[in-house]
Amino acid sequence: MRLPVALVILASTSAAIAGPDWTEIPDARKIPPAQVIPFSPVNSIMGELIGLDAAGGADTADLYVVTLGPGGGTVKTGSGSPLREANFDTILAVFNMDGTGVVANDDVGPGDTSSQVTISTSGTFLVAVAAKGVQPASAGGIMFNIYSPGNQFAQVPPNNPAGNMPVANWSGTPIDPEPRNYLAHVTHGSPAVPAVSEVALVVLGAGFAVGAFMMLRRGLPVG
Ligand SMILES: [Ca+2]
Ligand SMILES: [Ca+2]
Ligand SMILES: [Ca+2]
Repeated sequence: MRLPVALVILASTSAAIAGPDWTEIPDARKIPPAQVIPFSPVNSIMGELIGLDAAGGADTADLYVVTLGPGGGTVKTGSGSPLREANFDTILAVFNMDGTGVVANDDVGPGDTSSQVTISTSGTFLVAVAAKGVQPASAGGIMFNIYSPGNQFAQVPPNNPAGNMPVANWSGTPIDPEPRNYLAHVTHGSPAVPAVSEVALVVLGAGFAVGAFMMLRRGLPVG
């Protein structure tokens, strides 16, 4: 079939743009002002949640300024990184530049405790890599219900009104001990839209066939 092939080619040509890599200049603060990554697009962010945070207290979160171009992008921790500690369970949280919430995630899915957040618009955002067990809070309280039942694998929107106020601190304690090293991958542009598969077209075709049969059947004497 020519149509699916054309769509696959289209998806491939709009694939992600890779950029250079950034290593945390210890330590990225856990509340603004965030560590600025002085180039765009950034392809990966390598850092650690160890010892003390530059903003005070334990280093339980690192906040970075990340710029995403047209179509936004996806940030994902862990997978495929030899630096990721096997026992280090991450969360990711994204904020607008004014510190208000955008989206947060605990686990990618069952059996994968790394994290993934997708932002669908271009812009400059604050991206936090944090240790599971802690979570961002504003003056209004907890900003995302990432630890609520049913939300473990969800990309969670901000709570209203707490999530719509600037991040001011992190509450909780990491469930995993140090060392906590991470590598976050940044993919730019819209996620590849799955091409209309041949299976879908076959199902669609079958649907038309059944419909046509039923219409034909209605026009015929029953029995
Ligand atoms: Ca750090
Ligand atoms: Ca930090
Ligand atoms: Ca997690």
